[in-house]
Amino acid sequence: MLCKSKILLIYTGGTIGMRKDFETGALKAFNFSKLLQRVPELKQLDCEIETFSFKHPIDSSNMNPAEWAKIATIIEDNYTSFDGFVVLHGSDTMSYSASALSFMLENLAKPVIFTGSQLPIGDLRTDAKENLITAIQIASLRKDNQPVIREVCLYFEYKLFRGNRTTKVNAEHFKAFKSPNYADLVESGVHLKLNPELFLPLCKDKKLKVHIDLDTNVTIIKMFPGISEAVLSAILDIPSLKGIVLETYGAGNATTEDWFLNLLSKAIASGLHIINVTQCSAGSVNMGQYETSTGLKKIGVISGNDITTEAAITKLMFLLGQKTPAKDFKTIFETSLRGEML
Ligand code: ASN
Repeated sequence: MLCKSKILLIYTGGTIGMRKDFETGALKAFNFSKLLQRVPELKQLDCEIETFSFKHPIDSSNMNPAEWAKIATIIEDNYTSFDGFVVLHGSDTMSYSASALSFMLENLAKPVIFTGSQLPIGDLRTDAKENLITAIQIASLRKDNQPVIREVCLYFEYKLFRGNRTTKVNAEHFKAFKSPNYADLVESGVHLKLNPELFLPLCKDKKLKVHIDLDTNVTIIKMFPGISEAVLSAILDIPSLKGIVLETYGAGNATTEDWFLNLLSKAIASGLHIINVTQCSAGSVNMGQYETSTGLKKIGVISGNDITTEAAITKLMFLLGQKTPAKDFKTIFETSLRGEML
């Protein structure tokens, strides 16, 4: 007999479960049981749903590595009892969380689908119901009694994306996310259109390994014409700093001024990891294509290739947390670990 998929719904907060505060008029996270009462449709789904709520649901602007560790641990503790996981999360930092969790959950063989909404679930025009219902339906998909999706994804406005390929692009539209360098895994219309050739291959016979140690001695620097030596050297002088995601122009280009390359070169020589990602919304870094990136390549800057900033900063925290040896760091960073880069 085929049994129904069992899905664990993890509520962390976000607009999906928010209500207006009477005094201030601002949106605030509220009680989860009320949230489920708002979606009686969930009972019609052909799966068993259990729920787990954060004791104090948060706006995702308050997300951090400790909260990611909580999500990872909930999944680890319930891994064998459920066929899939749907994480309800605020949209503001959802791409960071989906990226972080993709690295933290090694050998994942079940779906972990992040979703949320732009309007609270109690709002008449809410986008929450479709996002929630379809995310659960996709998490329940099985073929030959095995989950169809076996990676960390993000579902929003009719599309399932690989989580670590996404970025939030709109604060108002229901279509709030994009996956600029990787096609959609599933499109939802009258039918669910699956693109299985894009799914991550199954990690067969490998046990789930959960890594909760992330190192936050990192930062993101966005290049802009006029960036000063004083600002850059002040950042590079931070004693605890171990890694930087450098958002460069176009295909990985930056100023060729001596002070700039000298500062970066000294920092790399003293053990700092510098990752080159493009500040363009799509495309990839190709150091050496222009003269304005050959210097970066020569001094040992790491190529982020076509990775998003969200995936780059969380991968950096993850590899530092793993105590990745300095001599292997560049090679490992430049290798795709969870389908986050080419
Ligand atoms: N501020 C909210 C959050 O990220 C935004 C949302 O969920 N749409 O928690």
